[in-house]
Amino acid sequence: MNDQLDPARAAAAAEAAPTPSDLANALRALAMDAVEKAKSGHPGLPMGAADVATVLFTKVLKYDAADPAWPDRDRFVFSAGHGSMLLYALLHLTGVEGMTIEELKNFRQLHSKTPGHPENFVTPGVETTTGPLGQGIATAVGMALAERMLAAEYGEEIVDHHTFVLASDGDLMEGISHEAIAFAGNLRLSKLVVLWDDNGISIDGPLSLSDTTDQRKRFEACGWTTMRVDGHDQAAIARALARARKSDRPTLIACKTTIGFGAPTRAGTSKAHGEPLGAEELAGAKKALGWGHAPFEIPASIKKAWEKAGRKGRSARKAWEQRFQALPAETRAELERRLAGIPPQALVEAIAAHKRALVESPAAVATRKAGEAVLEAIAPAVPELVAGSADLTPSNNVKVKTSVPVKPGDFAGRYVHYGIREHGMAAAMNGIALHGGFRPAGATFLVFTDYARPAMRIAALAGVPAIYVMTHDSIGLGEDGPTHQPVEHLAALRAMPNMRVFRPGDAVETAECWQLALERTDGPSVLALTRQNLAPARTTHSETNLCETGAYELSPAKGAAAKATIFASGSEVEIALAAQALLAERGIPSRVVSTPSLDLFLAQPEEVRARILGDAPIRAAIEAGVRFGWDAVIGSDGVFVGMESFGASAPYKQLYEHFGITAAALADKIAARHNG
Ligand SMILES: Cc1ncc(C[n+]2csc(CCOP(=O)(O)OP(=O)(O)O)c2C)c(N)n1
Repeated sequence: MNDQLDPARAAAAAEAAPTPSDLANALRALAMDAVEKAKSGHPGLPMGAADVATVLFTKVLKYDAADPAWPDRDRFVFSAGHGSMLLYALLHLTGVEGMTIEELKNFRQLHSKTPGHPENFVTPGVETTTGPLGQGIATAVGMALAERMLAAEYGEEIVDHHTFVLASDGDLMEGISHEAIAFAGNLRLSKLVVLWDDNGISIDGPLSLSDTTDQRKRFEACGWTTMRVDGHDQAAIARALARARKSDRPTLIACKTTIGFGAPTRAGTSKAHGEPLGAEELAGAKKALGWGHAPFEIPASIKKAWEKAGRKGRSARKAWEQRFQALPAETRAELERRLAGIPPQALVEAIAAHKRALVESPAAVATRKAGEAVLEAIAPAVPELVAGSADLTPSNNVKVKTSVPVKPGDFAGRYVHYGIREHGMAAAMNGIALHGGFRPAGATFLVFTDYARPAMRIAALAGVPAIYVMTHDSIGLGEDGPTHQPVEHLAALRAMPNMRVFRPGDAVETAECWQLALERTDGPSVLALTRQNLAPARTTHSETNLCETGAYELSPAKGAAAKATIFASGSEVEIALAAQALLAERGIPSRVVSTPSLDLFLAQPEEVRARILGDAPIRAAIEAGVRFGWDAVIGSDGVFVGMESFGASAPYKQLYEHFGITAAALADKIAARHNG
């Protein structure tokens, strides 16, 4: 490197013709300056990985800064989100609209386009929200899979791009990385390339404190090609990337770097990781790098060279646009719709027809089974649906008869066997959705949302419309016992902003909730479905989707004004109806409000909520889960029947008796309140 250069000479040289090192140093300087100004942030990674990023953006990435979201671009996933300033510097220097130098000066400030960690919904050119380590690499796997699936459908003339990841030691230490790399290796996602910023340093100090994994061997064991390069030798990095692009497997490039490269005392130490360098160290670093410019100042020749890199993919984009325009009109319109994430017109009629058929021949059915029937009915109308399961295919009922699994190297199928990798599945689903062209629906048992939750949270935060089909949704699963019986999960999921939780009470509601989940474009949905059969609650056809307000009056009070309103979700709807009958026998009129989505109900306008809440003096709720959250409807003095402990292992009917989740118990409680 040019660490001996006199700043004045370096500046003059940079004006003449910037070297690759000058380009990398511009990234370093901007990261140092922005972190310094913000008085917080992570300079070490941008300084260490600047050469790797420079090679990727100037020589390899199919990228056009004028349209950083064009469909056939290479994806660059910045997994080590804490080093966000490197990404912001790249977006600024290459000329992404809106990524001004002012934005860099506002790093980490309110309403800036440069938040602490990259957020795809804030910053143009950011592919996915990262920061929780491991999420980015696992999301990228989903993107790489989506690329292959879309290419299998539309051909490589239209879909043919790579997915590159910058990952840190922390990304690779996180357990999710293992799920992700094993999944990608098995499927032979050969257009996935992970650049590992192998600096041997994390927050606590040298990695040897906590990890001695041979990462190359680990990746190789998972079916990857691996290479090792000096992460400050740009020519070597370029050669490795060229080789990676030819591999028939996903590739890991271990880039040996120095964290805080250039910082006189902090380089190579954890002190460079996550705090401003301070004036003296910063000045020393700039001197060592031969960077003689004022804070945030980039010499015109260097900016120009970066802008040229930003145009590198323009001709590829223009050529792609021509090929895209040359597609038959119908094909093009359909792909446009899918890339825009717009639900198909045909969905509404498919759901309506299915609902009519259900009402015509009512049957007691588990909602997981009802869900399968919905998928059978809508599959032709929703070609973008990619269902899958974390190795519970026979239990989750999300595989329709005609669907074919995706297999290693064969991406024509639309069913994904994710393996026993709930977290990896949820992250891959984020990638599939963010890539565009597909709607992922992944399944496991509701209790295992705990295993998937960090990626589900990213979906909620980043507005990813993933659908989680979570079966075995309560003690109603029976004999598998408390390890498998969710108790607090509905409440926990409802607590997550922008997560929609549906718990339909019969086959018709299952169809309606599926429709609402598929029509969501700005966030994820959980469908909590039963293992046990449920009696039909909806016996007459309604063209309207009654679940769309989250709750609705299913069974009005008969004869007189209701003395009680009973709110119930899922499998407890039929118990609520039975309790209503018992109360009627005792001369206490009541109404039942089915509540397939408590959170959607609470999000309704005041007047809608008031109408559905009604004015009966007693409010009660029944759900085979904890009370947490229900007080928003029934009040802290409301009557609640549900779970107060973990479940138990027994046939499910005995469990409902044992835990007092019965019509008699509910009717008794309401009657006691009424009479008392
Ligand atoms: C899931 C998760 N756990 C913890 C953190 C906090 N954290 C941020 S960076 C980091 C580790 C830093 O080490 P490394 O990944 O090697 O990055 P580098 O030091 O090279 O910047 C940690 C623990 C996080 N962002 N995500």
